[in-house]
Amino acid sequence: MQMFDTIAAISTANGEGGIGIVRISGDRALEIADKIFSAKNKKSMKDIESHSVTYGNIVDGDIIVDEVLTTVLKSPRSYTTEDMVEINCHGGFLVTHKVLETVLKYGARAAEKGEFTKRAFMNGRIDLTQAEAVIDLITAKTEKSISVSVDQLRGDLREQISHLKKLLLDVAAHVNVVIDYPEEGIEEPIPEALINNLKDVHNASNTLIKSYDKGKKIKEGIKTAIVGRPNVGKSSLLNALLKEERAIVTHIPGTTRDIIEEVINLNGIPLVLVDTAGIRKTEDIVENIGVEKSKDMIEKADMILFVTDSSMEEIKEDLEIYEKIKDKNVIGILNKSDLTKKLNENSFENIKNWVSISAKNSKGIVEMEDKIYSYIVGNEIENSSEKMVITNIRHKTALEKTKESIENIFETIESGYPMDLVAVDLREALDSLSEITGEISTEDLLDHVFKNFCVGK
Ligand SMILES: Nc1nc2c(ncn2[C@@H]2O[C@H](COP(=O)(O)OP(=O)(O)OP(=O)(O)O)[C@@H](O)[C@H]2O)c(=O)[nH]1
Ligand SMILES: [Mg+2]
Repeated sequence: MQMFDTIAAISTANGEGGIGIVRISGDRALEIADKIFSAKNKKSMKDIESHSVTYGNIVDGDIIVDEVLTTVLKSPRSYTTEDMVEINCHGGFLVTHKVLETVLKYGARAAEKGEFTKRAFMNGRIDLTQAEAVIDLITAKTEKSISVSVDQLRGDLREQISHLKKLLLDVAAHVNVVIDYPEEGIEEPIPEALINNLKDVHNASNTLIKSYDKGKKIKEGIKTAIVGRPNVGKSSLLNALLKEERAIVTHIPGTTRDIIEEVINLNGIPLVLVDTAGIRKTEDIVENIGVEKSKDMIEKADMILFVTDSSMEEIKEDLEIYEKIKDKNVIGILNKSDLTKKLNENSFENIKNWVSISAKNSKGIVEMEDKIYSYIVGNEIENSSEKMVITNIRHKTALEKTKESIENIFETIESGYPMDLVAVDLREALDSLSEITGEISTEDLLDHVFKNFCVGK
């Protein structure tokens, strides 16, 4: 195990709560805790059984800082695998900070973001994909993203990657023998079984790469743009879905100018709803920027809710917007169903899914949600039956490199080039896989992974 200094941080959320937890980790954790913790049973940390809870006071010399419970977690059975002490103190903002200050005063260093998890990684308890799953789990917005993160945290992706590495290592072993001991100067071809190894890795990488789109949607949500001409009720629709007055609604066309984003949980699928400025030609500089953003959002969105005012006949602006969106994933919304219908949705012939609502009166909202849900599931924008999905662009990039290296190998073999070339690409394929699990890592990469963590995790 590598040696690090001893770190400490508040691990509970900032603010007032019933309890606050200060964590200490490192080879001096017990020694520092002994200096500031006076146990009711008078025991010192090394005599206290691991994973047991002890009552006492945090003291700074003669001053009692707080009345606490401590848990000692002795190496290697802890989150970081180092000696750890967790202090459960009273949850006030000031109290927890006082306890932390005392810990720091007696020799610990304030932990950086994600440093506890980073140590779990550096000390080999988890790989990088599992560390990344920790942050995904903390920030998960729905049940589905929790379950994907839990799978990854359990090591499913780690196992899959090491399986692929093993397949490649078998090939590498053969190739190296062929290079080192060529039979009468002629290189023996790679046997069928090992060629199949390469094919397996290629296919598995490909499947994982393809799963990324799905994984990204599970993790980040399905970007759903609410699009239409001014005044049709886009912002009213957003508010109705959120069940709160989030966006400004007025009778004046051109009310919304900026992009408004909010997440809702639709039967376990996160929908990132994006309200946009009504699209029309305008001389107003600010509104025009908004219109450009709306057009941009049409390109970026996974799905579009095309909002129309059903109490009016379709006009030029509706049709112009339709031209921009007709080949995308679109659900047509006939808003203002409380008024007499004049719009003919057949003018928008590519759009097959329509739903009538009155955003203002919150009528038809449940039906609209059902429609959106079945559209998403039916169109496999999201499909829960997929076994393993990757949710991280870093993994996807590395798998693409792996796949490319293997394709190079096939080319080399086909053209009858020497095995040395195969060996180079094999090395690269293996390295790309090792980057995913963090067996090969740089300080930059680790900074990048852990910068999204909170302090104390
Ligand atoms: N009768 C009726 N009026 C509605 C309905 N939904 C919205 N409105 C009205 O239509 C007007 C425009 O609503 P908004 O939600 O601001 O429309 P918008 O599409 O966001 O408009 P911009 O932001 O200007 O593009 C407001 O006066 C709303 O009260 C509805 O279901 N029925
Ligand atoms: Mg609006």
